[in-house]
Amino acid sequence: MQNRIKGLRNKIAELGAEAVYITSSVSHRYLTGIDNQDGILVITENNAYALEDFRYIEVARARLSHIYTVVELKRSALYDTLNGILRDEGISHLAFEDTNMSVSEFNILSSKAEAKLLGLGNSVKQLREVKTPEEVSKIAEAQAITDLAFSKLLEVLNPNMTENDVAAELEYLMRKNGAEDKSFETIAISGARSSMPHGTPTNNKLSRGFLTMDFGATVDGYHSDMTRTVCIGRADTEMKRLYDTVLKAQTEALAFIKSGLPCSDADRVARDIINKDYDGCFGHSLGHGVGLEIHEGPNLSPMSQSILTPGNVVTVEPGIYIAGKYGCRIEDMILVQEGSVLNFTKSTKELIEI
Ligand SMILES: [Mn+2]
Repeated sequence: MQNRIKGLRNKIAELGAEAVYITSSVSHRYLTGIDNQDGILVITENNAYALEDFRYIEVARARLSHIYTVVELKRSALYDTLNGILRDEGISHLAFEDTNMSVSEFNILSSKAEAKLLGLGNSVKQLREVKTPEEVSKIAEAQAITDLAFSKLLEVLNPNMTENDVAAELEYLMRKNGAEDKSFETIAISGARSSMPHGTPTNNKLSRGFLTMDFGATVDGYHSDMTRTVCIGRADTEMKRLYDTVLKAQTEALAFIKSGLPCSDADRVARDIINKDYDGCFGHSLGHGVGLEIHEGPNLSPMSQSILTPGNVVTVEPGIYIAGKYGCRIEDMILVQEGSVLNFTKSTKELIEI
C-alpha cells in the first residue's frame, strides 16, 4: 500500500499539485484494500487521510491507522473536513479524479474546495497497470477457480441444458470453489447466436454448433477472465478450420508477446492470421488489462500506444464471428514478466465435442 501511495505522490508532483483527492471506489480499494464505495482519501506529500463513514470506520481504524490518519466522515461535513485538511497542510493545488466524476459532483467540488483543482487524468489507472506480486497471486487464484469451474462443468455439460443452465452452473461452481463473486455477467451462447461476442444467455436449449463461454471469478476484488468455445454435436470441416484459425492466432500471439513489445504489435500478429482467411470477422481488439476492474489498461489493440511492461496482466482473446452462422473465441490471461510470460489459464484448448 505504501508503494502505491508513493507512486501516486510522484504523479501529483509531476502535475504541480500538493495533494490529491481520491473519490472513486476502485482507486479507494487500490490505495486502502477496503471496498467502501463512499470512502474518500486525501493524500499530501507527507500525510494521508482516509475519510470513512460509520459503516467502515472500525475496519479502517484497524487496517489503515499505520498509513493513514483515519477520520470518521459525516457526509454533510465533507467539504468542511476537506477544507480543514487543505488549510492544515497549506494546500493550494489539489488534484482530483476528473476521469471518474459526474458533472454535478464536479460542480459542487469546484464551488466548495478552497484550492485550485487540477485533473489527475489516468494516473491511478496507469499505476494499476503494473501489478505487485500480491495482486498477481489474487489474480492467479481467481483464474485457478475459473479453470476448476470449467473442468467441472465439462463433467455435466450436455445438449439438454439451456444457455442459462450453463451460465448458472459456471457461476455456482466458481462461488462454491472460493470465488467472492463472478467477474462480469457470464456469457454462454450457442449456435447462430455465438456470432455475437457479448451475447446474453437465454432459456433456450443449447443449439448445435459452437457454444462460447466467457466467464471469470473475483478474489479480494481482483478479476479473472477466460473464454472457451466447445462444439455441441460434431464439428464439420469448416468449423474445425475456423476453430484452428482462432487457436493459431492465439498461440502465435502468446508466443510473440514479451516485455517491451508495443501492444499494437501483439494485436497485429493475431489479426494478420485471422484476416488471411476471415477478413473483417475479428471485430474487437486482441485483449485488455485485468485487475481490480475487468477491463483496464493496457489494451492490446491496433490503436494502443502502450508498451508491454513486466507486471502487466492482459488477456489474449482472438475470435472469428460470422453473423447468422456462428462464432468462436479463445481467451487466456497472462502475466508479462522480465524475459518471459506466465499464462494463468490452464484449461484445455482442444476442440471438445459434446
Ligand atoms: Mn476479456
